[in-house]
Amino acid sequence: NEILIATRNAGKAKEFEAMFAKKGVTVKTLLDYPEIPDVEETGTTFEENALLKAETIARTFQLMVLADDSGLKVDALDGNPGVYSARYAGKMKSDAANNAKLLHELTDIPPEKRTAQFHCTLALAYPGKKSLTVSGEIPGRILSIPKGENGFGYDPLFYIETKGKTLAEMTKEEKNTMSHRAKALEKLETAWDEWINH
Ligand code: ITT
Ligand code: NA
Repeated sequence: NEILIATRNAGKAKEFEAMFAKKGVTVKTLLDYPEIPDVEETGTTFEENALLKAETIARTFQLMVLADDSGLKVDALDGNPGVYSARYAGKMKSDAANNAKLLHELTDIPPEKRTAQFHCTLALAYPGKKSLTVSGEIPGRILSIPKGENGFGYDPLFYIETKGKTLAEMTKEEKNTMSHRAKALEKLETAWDEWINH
């Protein structure tokens, strides 16, 4: 009962480990396999990139693989950084630099116009099987000053109106009940049995 998550993002890896632990599924990630090369994300949609990551590694290593392509869609920036969220401030993929760039781009935008969605697409692949994809999204607002120490990536800037706090002010348990990733994973669970048996 093992699944390889095709990610080198330590923040994502921790969330998947917590989410799958509850089901008794052992999770490996690419952080456990330094020898597996990165898959170049050449797609223009979350779905294309998630499929690219999952299918390339499933085919090469003959394993069941789950990939996550996610990012932030900011309304005032026409949906950017979107699929480019990881490389927003450059290919070193620095959370601090990405957050600084986002704040800079939104300097003149007032609070009520800083609406955004966090998006997550998951792709599940197995050699010789048609892949399964599911997505989850949550609405929020981009703050002008980061708040909270938990989570990773854009979490300190993503304010959830209904909770009155950012994703980085939530415990990982709380984030994992309501995040874009949690919503996608719920849909994956629903579709899982049907997919495995066909
Ligand atoms: P892998 O491709 O190895 O999985 P990555 O970090 O490159 O790692 P993506 O291409 O999917 O992953 O980029 C996602 C970006 O969105 C990246 O900058 C993340 O920090 C950010 N992100 C995704 N989910 C997030 C979350 O739950 N909280 C905060 N930031 C998140
Ligand atoms: Na990506």
